[in-house]
Amino acid sequence: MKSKIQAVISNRGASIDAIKQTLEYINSALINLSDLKRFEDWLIEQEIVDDITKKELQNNDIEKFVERLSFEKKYWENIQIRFARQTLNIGVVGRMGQGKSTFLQSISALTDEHIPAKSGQACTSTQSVIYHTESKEFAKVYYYNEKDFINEVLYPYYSNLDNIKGLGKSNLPSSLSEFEKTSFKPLGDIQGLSSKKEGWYNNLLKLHSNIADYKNLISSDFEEINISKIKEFVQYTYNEKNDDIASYRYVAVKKIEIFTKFPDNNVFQLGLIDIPGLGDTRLGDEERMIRALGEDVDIILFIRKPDKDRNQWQDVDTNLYDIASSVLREKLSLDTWSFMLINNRHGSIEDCNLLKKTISLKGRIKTIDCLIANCKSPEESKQALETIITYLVTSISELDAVFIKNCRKLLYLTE
Ligand SMILES: Nc1nc2c(ncn2[C@@H]2O[C@H](COP(=O)(O)OP(=O)(O)OP(=O)(O)O)[C@@H](O)[C@H]2O)c(=O)[nH]1
Ligand SMILES: [Mg+2]
Repeated sequence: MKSKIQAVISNRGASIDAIKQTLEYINSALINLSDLKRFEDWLIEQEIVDDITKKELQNNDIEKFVERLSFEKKYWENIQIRFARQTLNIGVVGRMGQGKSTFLQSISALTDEHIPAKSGQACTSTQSVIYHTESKEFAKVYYYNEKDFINEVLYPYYSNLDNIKGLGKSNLPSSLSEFEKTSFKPLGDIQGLSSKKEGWYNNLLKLHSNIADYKNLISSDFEEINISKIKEFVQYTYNEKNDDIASYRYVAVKKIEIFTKFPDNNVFQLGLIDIPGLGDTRLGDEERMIRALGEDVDIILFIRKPDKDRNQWQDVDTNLYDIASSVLREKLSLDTWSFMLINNRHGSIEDCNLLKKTISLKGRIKTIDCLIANCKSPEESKQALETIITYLVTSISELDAVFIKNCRKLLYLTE
């Protein structure tokens, strides 16, 4: 298996120059097109062409093409990141508390002391990528810089709460200190908010009042830490008294990479990504998940545990699947790059089988396969992982080829 994974990665590496060339081509096309647009505008503005030519120039919709080309460029950038990667990455996705961290513990031998798996409230706060290493274990914490923090953490609150005075896109602070100096009205003084928006506003107030916890961490850098310290960065810690979040340090963390020794050698050159479950009140998680799935993931593993009562697929499951589908859209159909794992958490195989039987009809979820395993069991988790790795090494080249072929459609670029 090791050599197969290695072959896939070096195959990708061999195509990287061609991908770079395509991106250069797109970039120069974008520059030339915008020059052309400027020239066209200038001709029209200067009134140096007759009315017929003016109309012809005005009908020439360069802007639309530039828009489409810029959109397509993102996919090519995505392919470039994929092909340069030295690992095959599996993104573990699911709602809160389905067993994602538990599964990753079973595979990696990391424990609650590193990537905690807990019952009750949301547990994992930050995306972590776990890699196998033969040498010393360590972790790398990547912090937001000020600009990314404003755009990725604060922006979702400001844009979604635009009906509150002082918020909205146009009031987005330009610096962290501007955010710190802002005076927000207490929640009780704001009338007519839906309970959803109340939750969001309350979160924003918390980000504001707890800025001291994280403002010194916001920098453009990363930090290497001992793996015993990981927990402080990847989990929510709650106050025992009121169940409120106790520390906001995690807010500054963009992602964390963990290098640890996996007990099973087959996971060599694999990255396993723990993606926080989507909740109701923290904004931006969905965008962060979409970015991770687009940039860091070769295959998705959805995890879902059976419900104790009314065990059936729900709209939230389908919604999560739809969000993931939107990442590569028609470029690569999600049923060719995702697996479902039913977490046999309660030891009821009938419940798991019911979900498996109804996944496509009732859940409207189509994946390569629907597996069943108890995520707490290293053996069962390992078996599920092996199925996924086997698919990856046999199919990834074909998937890459389909992805590229579909990206070439707009440009008719030669093979
Ligand atoms: N016995 C048993 N417990 C499990 C299993 N899977 C998850 N749990 C428990 O269920 C709780 C939630 O599991 P997590 O692994 O933290 O869930 P998660 O999907 O990572 O949740 P978030 O981080 O909040 O998105 C924890 O208390 C786990 O110990 C399982 O297969 N068997
Ligand atoms: Mg978790």
